[in-house]
Amino acid sequence: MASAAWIPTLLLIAAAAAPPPQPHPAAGAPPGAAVAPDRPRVVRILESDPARVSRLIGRLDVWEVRRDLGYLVALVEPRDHEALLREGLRVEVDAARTQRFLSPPGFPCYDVVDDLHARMAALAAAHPDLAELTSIGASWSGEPLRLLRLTNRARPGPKPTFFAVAAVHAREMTTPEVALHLAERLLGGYGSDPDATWLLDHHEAHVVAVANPDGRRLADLGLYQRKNINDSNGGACADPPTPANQLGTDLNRNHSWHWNCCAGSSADPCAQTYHGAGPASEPETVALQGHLVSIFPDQRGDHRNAEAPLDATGILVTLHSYGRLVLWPWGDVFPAPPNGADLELLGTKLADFMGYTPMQASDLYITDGATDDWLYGQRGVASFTFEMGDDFFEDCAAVPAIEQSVLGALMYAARVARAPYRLVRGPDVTAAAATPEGGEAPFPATLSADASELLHGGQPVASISYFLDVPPWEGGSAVPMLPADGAFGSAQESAVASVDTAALAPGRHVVFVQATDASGNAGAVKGALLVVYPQSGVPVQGLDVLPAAAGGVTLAWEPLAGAQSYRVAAGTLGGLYDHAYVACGVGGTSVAIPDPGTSAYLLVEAVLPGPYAGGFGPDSAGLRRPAAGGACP
Ligand code: 0X9
Ligand code: ZN
Repeated sequence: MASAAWIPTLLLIAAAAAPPPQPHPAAGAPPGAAVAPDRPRVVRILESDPARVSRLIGRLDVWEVRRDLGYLVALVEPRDHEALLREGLRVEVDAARTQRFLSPPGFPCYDVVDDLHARMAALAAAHPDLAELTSIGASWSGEPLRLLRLTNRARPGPKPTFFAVAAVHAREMTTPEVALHLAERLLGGYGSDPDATWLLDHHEAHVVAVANPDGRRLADLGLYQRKNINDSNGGACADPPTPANQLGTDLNRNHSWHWNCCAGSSADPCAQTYHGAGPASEPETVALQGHLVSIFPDQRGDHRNAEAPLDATGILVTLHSYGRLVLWPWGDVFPAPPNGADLELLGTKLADFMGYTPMQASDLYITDGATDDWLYGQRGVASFTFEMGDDFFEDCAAVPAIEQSVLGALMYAARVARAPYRLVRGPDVTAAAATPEGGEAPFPATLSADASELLHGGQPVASISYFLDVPPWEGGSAVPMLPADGAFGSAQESAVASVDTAALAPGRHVVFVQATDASGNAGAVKGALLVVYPQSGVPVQGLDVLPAAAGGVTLAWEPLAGAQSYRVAAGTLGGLYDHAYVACGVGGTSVAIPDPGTSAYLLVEAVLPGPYAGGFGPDSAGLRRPAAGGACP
């Protein structure tokens, strides 16, 4: 494992990465504009031939490949630039990107690796019933590789798993932010966001926010480190590093599915796409693969052309940047994989949430040893790479919009995790809501939903149904909704249903909405919430007043269905509404009142999830609720 000897080296690199101001051309300067003669520069190399593109990726720090526009973007040293010109390639300096690289703006929005880990720990501590922080192994330097496992543990599994991994490439700075945004939205939305609620109840989400923490420590210093920091493979990489000569193994070339098979990685230990000494030679790869095989069953034969069944479970998204792309296997060969049509449809739907371009990974360029190829190849699990945004060190102002749009795609991936290849074939419910969302039963609730097949060749939506509390996969009964325009059969449909709330117990109810097409394919479920409040004024029963050993009294009562907490008020009989609260936010069903004063009565109210407070003690018959005599904070 790496020794602490690398720390002084890092400081050296950091100094090299933040040079004193240099003369450089203004942003927007014409291609080929002058650059500082001894400084690296970002260039466009006009090349679209796949084999030649692959060779350039193997020897340069290639940031972006635009096969459609016939160029790639790379960070190069002056001598590499000269060599490219000598080889007869057309090379244009990207002045704006060069300037940005040489004088990087500050990036206050990015948490450093310790803060990212602290956020993961804080989430687990704040939601002990829904989140668990574990480690799947250790990095090259011995740093634990942390995993947030999100699910409502009160509901037993097994449950389908959605897996998100970020910062496999260290310098792709938005990726852990997006992964943690998902975790925060799922946990924060439990109980109020319908999809977050049912996903945590019925599915698991696994989030590895920093898959390459050692490399990320370098990126936190402003360095463009992509790989891990394994320096044991010889090669005596440049120190300080240059764009094309850096230590480490590319963790997205190190996986053991057809490792180093297809000229999609480099054998040079200092190259940006170095594939490592052997398949899964890196501890980060061993940890990730080990965890993934422990959670996903093998659902595919070993042969390249073996198809995973339509009901194969699980889905993985590996978050990378940049390029606004959604990619799926294979990346190592050009032919489509056996589940290619369903992967393409999933990729198309995922890309639509973000306005990204979907494509099979090898249509971008050939890569071998990537995470998505390995998981699909090894287990048959639907696997995707998102190339998010427009830069590695994305402008801070752009980050919230990236988080928001990618969240939509990740939530969709989580929703289809039970059987992605099957569910993607059905119409997607794109919106579902009950109006009103809550009330004192019985109240007239109208459920409305929209469904679409536009991204699946515009097939007709044949029906939209809802399931109350018991989802389809647990045998819940489908209640058909009515087409808003009188008939189903278009690629986009809206439907309504009135839900009978009279028979519903007080509390929160989840409504699962699902649509089917004419061939009977059911699509991704979307949730709605329906909250039934207990009737106001229903008394808390069984109130007991006992003298307390320490003086004063202890009140005890029976639990009231739906109560979130209780509060106790004391008053005199002289004026019906003159009481004041003496205990607030009582979580259990008893409380000590050390000094009831001269009060003639004590009353216990239940605090209910809604606008109503009710549940008065037996001494307070006829009271509806306290007036302005005092409020609980
Ligand atoms: O080259 C890579 O590893 C990915 N691009 S990045 O800029 N994030 O480095 C693309 C990988 C494409 N291949 C597969 N998804 N298999
Ligand atoms: Zn990447």
